[in-house]
Amino acid sequence: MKNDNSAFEILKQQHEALLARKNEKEPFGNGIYDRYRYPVVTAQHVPLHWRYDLNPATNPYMMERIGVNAAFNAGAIKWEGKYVLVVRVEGADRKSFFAVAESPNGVDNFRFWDEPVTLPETDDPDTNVYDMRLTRHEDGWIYGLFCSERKDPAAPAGDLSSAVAAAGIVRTKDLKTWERLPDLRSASQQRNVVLHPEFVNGKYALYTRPQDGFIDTGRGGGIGWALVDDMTHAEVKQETIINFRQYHTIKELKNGEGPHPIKTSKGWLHLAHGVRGCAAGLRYVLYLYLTDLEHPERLIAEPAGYFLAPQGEERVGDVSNVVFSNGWIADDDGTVYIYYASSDTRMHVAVSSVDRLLDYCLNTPADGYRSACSVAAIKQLIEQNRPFL
Ligand code: M1P
Repeated sequence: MKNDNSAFEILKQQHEALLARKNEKEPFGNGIYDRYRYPVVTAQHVPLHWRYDLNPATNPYMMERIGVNAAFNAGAIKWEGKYVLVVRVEGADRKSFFAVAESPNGVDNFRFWDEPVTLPETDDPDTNVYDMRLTRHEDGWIYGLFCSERKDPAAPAGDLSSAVAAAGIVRTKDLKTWERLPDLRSASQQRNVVLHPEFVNGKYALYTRPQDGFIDTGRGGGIGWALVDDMTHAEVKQETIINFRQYHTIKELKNGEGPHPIKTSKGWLHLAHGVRGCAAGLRYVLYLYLTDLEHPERLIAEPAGYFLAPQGEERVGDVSNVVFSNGWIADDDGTVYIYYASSDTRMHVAVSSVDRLLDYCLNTPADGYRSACSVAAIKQLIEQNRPFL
């Protein structure tokens, strides 16, 4: 039935204006990437028919019936010529779910598909699901690895917060129908688990993030590497840390792999997040590192410090002082669209290229782990620059 409610017509116009808004490259980039002025996906982008009862007879006040709190931490993939995000949509009820949004150009005009993803459950249903990493694997499937959270069955009575994190696994051929596979079996809790796109020694390769607790990595942590025989019964039998946490760095407290690495002529380009603690709480930033083409677990280069940190409005949100990325798209012409969320609230894009990111990785000084080393690096640059002053 057509709705002649004028309140709905106004909502529709406002919503369409948001979706159709052109994005603009921010001036004064750093040469490494360009940020864009507007977030690409927000809670307000979520379709009106997911939130409102559109029937004026049953919703005379045109009230929002199902609130959406945030839209963030999206996986990304190029699909049928479109830039596609599998967004973590979080309801006002705190439950996250996945929903697909697509854009014709990667920087604006993201529109959600008609319905959120129906994610099959296992025999032990997830309480919450989030942060899907998409991998188009050479076995022909598109895999989605995500965090599956359940209440800790060992929590003492009255403790309603302790939870257990595990890696959930789904696969699809069309991004519409998803087959649920058993969760990753692992001796520790896991979050930020990512599937490498190629077989390594004939096995599936996973980037892992072992953690002792739900929030604290404890004695664990670091980005791990594990080879798995079969994704339909995936188990971490042996795990090696390939990217470490380190004292007095941007990843002192925690780190985790972002999306799966991009294959380049000079190695696998990785995007990850690093976390440190400060008086304001935890600060999440993004960093890059490069690993060997034949041995994706071997580090080649890692610039000191962060690649991208929360800036301006990005610094404020549900969980402030956070940038997080689990999705990027490398186009055939070398353009790289880096999708990142700010403060667990909304999605942004930064645009770079494979060449620029490699240049950044290979020519930015590594961390010397002492102030004196940082000064030495600056002085070396000053000396190199003298002929140009
Ligand atoms: O709140 C910041 C992020 O915290 C977690 O990341 P990590 O496991 O590395 O601490 C995740 O819950 C992530 O979703 C969230 O954005």
